[in-house]
Amino acid sequence: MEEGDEKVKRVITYGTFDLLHYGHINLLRRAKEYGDYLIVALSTDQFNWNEKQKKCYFDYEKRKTLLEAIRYVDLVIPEENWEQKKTDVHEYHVDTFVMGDDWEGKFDFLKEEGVEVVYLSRTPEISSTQIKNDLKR
Ligand code: C2G
Repeated sequence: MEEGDEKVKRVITYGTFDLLHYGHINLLRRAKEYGDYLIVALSTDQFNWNEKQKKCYFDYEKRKTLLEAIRYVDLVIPEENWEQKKTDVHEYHVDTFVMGDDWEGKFDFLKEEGVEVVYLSRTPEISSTQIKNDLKR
């Protein structure tokens, strides 16, 4: 680690971010407020399908391109399994882990890795599922 890095506070968050919308942006903006450098671990198509039964509208590369265009996001890495969080936080020298509060309590085990765990309120009334359903009407 460079000397400068010690002072850089690093934040990580995880998600699918399909059909990117203002709820995602609200989360990313607030997550970035916890540090200087925000890493987004983006669920791969395979992880989404096998572990979350989610079929994405945009594939991984397209979702990655969209996230990398967001001013709050500094790095996008793949999320391939549920277990990687425990090693990611060390590999990327993470200080704070942030997730929406639909995951409240689910990742508290990361505190044992010396990481601050923060759950932020979700933005109401918007979701990728909501968008898909509304467009069907
Ligand atoms: N989010 C939000 N408000 C919404 C919708 C989403 O704050 N209206 C937040 C979620 O709480 C999450 C992030 O945006 O923190 C990404 O949402 P999803 O892509 O739905 O993430 P999810 O499928 O829950 O994946 O290992 C963790 C999982 O990969 C999380």
